[in-house]
Amino acid sequence: MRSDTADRSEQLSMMRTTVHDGWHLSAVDGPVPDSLAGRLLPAQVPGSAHLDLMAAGVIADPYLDRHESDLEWAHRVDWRYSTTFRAEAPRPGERVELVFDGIDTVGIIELNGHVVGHTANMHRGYRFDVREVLHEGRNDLTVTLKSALAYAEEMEDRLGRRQRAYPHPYNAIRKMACSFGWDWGPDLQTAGLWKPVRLERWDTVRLARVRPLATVQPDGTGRIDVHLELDRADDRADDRADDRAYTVVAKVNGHEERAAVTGDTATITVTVPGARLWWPVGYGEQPLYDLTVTVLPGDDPAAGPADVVRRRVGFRTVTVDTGPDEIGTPFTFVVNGTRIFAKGANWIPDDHFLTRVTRERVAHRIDQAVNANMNMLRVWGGGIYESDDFYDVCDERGVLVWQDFPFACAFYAEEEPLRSEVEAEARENVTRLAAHPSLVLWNGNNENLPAYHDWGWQEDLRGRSWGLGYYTDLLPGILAELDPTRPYAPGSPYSPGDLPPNDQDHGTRHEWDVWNVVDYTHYRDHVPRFCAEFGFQAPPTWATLTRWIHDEPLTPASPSFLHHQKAHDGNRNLHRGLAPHLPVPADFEDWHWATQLNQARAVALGVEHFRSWWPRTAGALVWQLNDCWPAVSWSIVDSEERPKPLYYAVKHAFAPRLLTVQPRDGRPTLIAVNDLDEPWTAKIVATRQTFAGSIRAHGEFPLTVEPRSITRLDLPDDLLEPVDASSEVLVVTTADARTHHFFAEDRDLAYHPAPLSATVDRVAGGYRVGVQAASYTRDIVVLADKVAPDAIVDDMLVSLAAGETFTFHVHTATTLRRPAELASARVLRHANAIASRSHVSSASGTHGVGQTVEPAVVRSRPLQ
Ligand code: BMA
Repeated sequence: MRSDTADRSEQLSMMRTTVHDGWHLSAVDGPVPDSLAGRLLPAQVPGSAHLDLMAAGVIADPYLDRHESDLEWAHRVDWRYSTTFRAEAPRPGERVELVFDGIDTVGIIELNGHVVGHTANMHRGYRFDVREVLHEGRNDLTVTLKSALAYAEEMEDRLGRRQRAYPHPYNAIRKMACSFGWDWGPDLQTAGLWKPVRLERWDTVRLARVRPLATVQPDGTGRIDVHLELDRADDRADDRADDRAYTVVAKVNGHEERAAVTGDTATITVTVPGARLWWPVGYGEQPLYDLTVTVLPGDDPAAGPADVVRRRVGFRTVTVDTGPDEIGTPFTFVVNGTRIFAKGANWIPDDHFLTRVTRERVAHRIDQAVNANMNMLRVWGGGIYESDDFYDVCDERGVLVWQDFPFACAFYAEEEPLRSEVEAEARENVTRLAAHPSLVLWNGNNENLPAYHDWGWQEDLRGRSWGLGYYTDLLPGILAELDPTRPYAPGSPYSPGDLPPNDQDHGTRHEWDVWNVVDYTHYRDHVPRFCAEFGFQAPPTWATLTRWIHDEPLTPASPSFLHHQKAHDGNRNLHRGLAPHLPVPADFEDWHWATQLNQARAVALGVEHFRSWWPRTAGALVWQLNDCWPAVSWSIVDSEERPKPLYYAVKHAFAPRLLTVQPRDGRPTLIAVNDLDEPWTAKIVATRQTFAGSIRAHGEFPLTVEPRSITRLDLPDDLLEPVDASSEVLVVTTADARTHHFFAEDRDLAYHPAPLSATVDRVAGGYRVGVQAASYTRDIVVLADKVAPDAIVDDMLVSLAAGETFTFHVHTATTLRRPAELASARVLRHANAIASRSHVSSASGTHGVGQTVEPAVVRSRPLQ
């Protein structure tokens, strides 16, 4: 047991000591294997039972091959965490509380043999009064965690079965939904003390809740309303109410206000004249201000503070413009009065085992998003209310966060005990996250509204509740009371009134026909007001794939590979999506590259289409930024933090200045998108040229695009009418942007199959791969992780016209024995080679290398 030094140095009368040492884990009930029965294993707190079992060598890493399926027994086991700690007996009048910031999930907490509390919600913290049971000297603490699955099943029996997208009743328990498996994640039902545990001792008063709401007044003055709740020590110790006035001091950057608080609640307002505004990345800086709230213990001015709470705040305004217009209902974020095109991605838990997600890991992922020119992340509702680390980093980087309440792809009972749990968790998390300027939207749920309206699930309801009251009443009511400074959306997707929730002209939309049903060019069939989800699958990078999957031979249909493909019809959709564009290769490494390329092409086409419709379309959030285990998935970055080729495609498509060719009025039209505050004036040079380099048509035009706007340019016919569609390309460039337009699909293009010459040089920090194109070369990549697992390349998916050169920088700490491998055909790849290669099948559906996949999980999708 350790004292928190920060608190000590301030000589708070509040004593907080963590209880993270000496923990053990045992399996106490259920189908416990012999290897575990009767054993007491060392345990980590914060932590998770599976991680302890792995550390003790009792189970193999469940991410490896098919080990996940060996662990089904663990769904039905009851676990016990136990430790001992030393403490002094409570002094008269002292409060002693055992505080758990997070318990996963169904817990019975006992101290010295006395039950001090029960828990059933992973999304909450718990505080138990242990005055009566704390001993002088040794204390025995146990937390018994009942099988979450058994509890959820029992709850479902009690409340009535409700539809959900996956087999287990994740909707009958307040636990991260994807713990029970998802179409990109394993079914490993975690159990553990997943956040810090501590003992708190205090004897006058503590700051029970601090909720700072920052706003900006019309004259630019920053204003923080610090709403606070006090907990008084002798409130409950005897019947005498403590009616003393406590002094509470709120300080922001030298501006200080104090109040004498007699009741339990108070609001202290601090103003900061001339406060600097917090802006999203790409719009300005992210000044953050330290807020300190202190409660003084009483009359003795020499006594240290009784309790202190620190937050960082930022000053900005945020609204979502949903005022009806001539098209329908927009969904445009407005920050500090500036309308924003939201460029971003959906965020899932960054590791299925949440306690491994360090601040460093989170920061790296968010930096990757920022480097890919994103300004928004949506924290998806099948995961968690994200961590303080996540929000701190988003505050610092200027990443806007849209946070779903944790409800996803299911109907939820609105009866007890769920209702009170939902209310408690919402109140706690709205309070916890209130200070963060990055948080710009609360959203009621993920896809539960289309599940009701479009998925044919209503019939089974037979009049039972399904969660609507949470989204239209309970949650907005809590926000109106606790945080009226932020917009709220009832769901994603959402359209107002009686409209179908996924209506393209109103509110937010999820675009899933692409991937599930139709080719990716059909992204262009809809012009949504805000596309909150769209995506396409591909396998992870080679280094990640081959670290976790060891099939011999490794193919798209080999057992472990398929085990990591959780999507319903996943491989079939990969092949159906690939076939119209590129041949489906027979060789696995070629297949791996082709499917990654196709993912990149699909998503980039979606992003460019959505951006080309600004301001009618005001956001594009790719599904999904990250992975929680090594998976074939929609992710941009894989579970080992390696960027897939898609990462570079998204980075290009989200670039502040974008040239893109889009169909308008039946012909290819150049659209220039300027997402900067300065006008974009440039000279456009456009050529229609053969792959071999002969210029067939040439044009130069002036370009002017107003700040944060788009401009449309109609190109002359001679640039758009090829003599031979199979061997010509339109290349349009300015000094800082470039686009390429083709007159046929890759599979019908007569590319030169081996157009590159390359050199590899050792340079500080890695290698330089210089390439020169003898003929047009499309989508060149250096898959350097195949050679050195730590290698990161600065760019990929670069296309070169005949005669052009490019240099890739490969950052690696590895000294390669054969640097030339970086320029070998399996590493230095491009579309030309794949398009020119023979293929085994062009049909959709079953196929030589990947059979129709038995889905591990099944979900319904709205089909439109
Ligand atoms: C989206 C998400 C997830 C799912 C993904 C891919 O709708 O909300 O439920 O993982 O689709 O199918």
